[in-house]
Amino acid sequence: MAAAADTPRESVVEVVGTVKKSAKAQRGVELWPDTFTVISRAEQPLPLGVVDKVGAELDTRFDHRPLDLRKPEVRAIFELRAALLDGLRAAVRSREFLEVETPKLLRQGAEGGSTLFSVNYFDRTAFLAQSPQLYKQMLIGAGFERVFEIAPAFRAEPSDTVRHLTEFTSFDAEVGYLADGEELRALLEGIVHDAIVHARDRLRAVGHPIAERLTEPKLPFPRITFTEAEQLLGRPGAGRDFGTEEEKRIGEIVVPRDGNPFYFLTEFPTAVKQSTFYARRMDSDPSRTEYFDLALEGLELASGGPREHRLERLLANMAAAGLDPADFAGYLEPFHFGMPPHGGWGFGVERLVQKLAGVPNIRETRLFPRDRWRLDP
Ligand code: AMO
Repeated sequence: MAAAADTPRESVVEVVGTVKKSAKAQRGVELWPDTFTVISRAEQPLPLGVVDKVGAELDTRFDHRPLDLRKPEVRAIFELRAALLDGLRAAVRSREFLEVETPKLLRQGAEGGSTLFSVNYFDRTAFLAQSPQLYKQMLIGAGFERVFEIAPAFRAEPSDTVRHLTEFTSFDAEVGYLADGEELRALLEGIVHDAIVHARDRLRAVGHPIAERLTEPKLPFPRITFTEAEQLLGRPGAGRDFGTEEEKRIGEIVVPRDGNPFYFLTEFPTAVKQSTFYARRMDSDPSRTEYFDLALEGLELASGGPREHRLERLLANMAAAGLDPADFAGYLEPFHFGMPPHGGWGFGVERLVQKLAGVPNIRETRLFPRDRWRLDP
């Protein structure tokens, strides 16, 4: 079959023939062809080897992403991702959360001005949503008791790190008639547990090798207060947020100590959450909030907590954050007309996939990643 020998790698071909048992063949069968037709001939040379063992630089791989995605080990990341997303949805649905979709073109941001992307919106400026924050709270005010959303979020992250993207998928949840932060943590750890078990079982059922990377998380996840974490770092009372290196260091200390790769950091100080105006300050100690992070081996996966549902205090928090309530009239309206205590979290899907797939760079967990430098393909 001379035509086959002349056909370059990666071409799409149609072969009609007979399948015969063979002791020599890797899969135990061979195809004896009668006809061989080239349907789409691959140009040579390939910009990126698909079956070669030699790895290409990340940039080259992303420049030629469709070819890169043909590699089974690259595709496996997306099979894992899909199984995890399926698991997250199943876990929240079984807890009676309603799936919602909120606008991504906004007049106001919620997570601070520095990471907002602006868009020309006819004769005005609009912003790409950094988070569904304001809308998920408004939906609680609208009478939905439990909502969730899995949708794109946009952050103008100028820094080049292996844990930040400019476009990521945020898994957000909001719970009405909330008792306290502990109720949220218990929900979140249960959901993470169930989603991973769901993904593992589903991938195992189809014999996917990546299933073996997934182990059942041990519940409950340890809770470590911000103050305790500061002591572990040897900087007690510094009262500023943890940097990337400090986050990693906390993981290096508490993961072996507590025997669990997952853990919560709780009671973030108000000073750290000043711009997070919607985070509820503790009634017993207003210098602390009830806010928490969920981390996996030194990487923040999620942050959340109870919200301030009392209008006067919310307005005071906005004033302290330098925000003008007039810019947030739509958000504030339900707070005037009966708002239950509520709270929720935002969870970065790529960060979970990054950790569970064991890839060093978060960009590898998106089909077509976006960062400061990349808008193509
Ligand atoms: P926060 O800003 O901490 O909280 O974001 C929540 C989670 O989203 C993920 N994340 C990112 N992932 C990749 N690239 C980025 N640039 C990026 N930025 C954030 C992280 C992070 O833990 N409104 C609040 C949530 C809430 O209170 O409900 C918020 O957005 O995994």
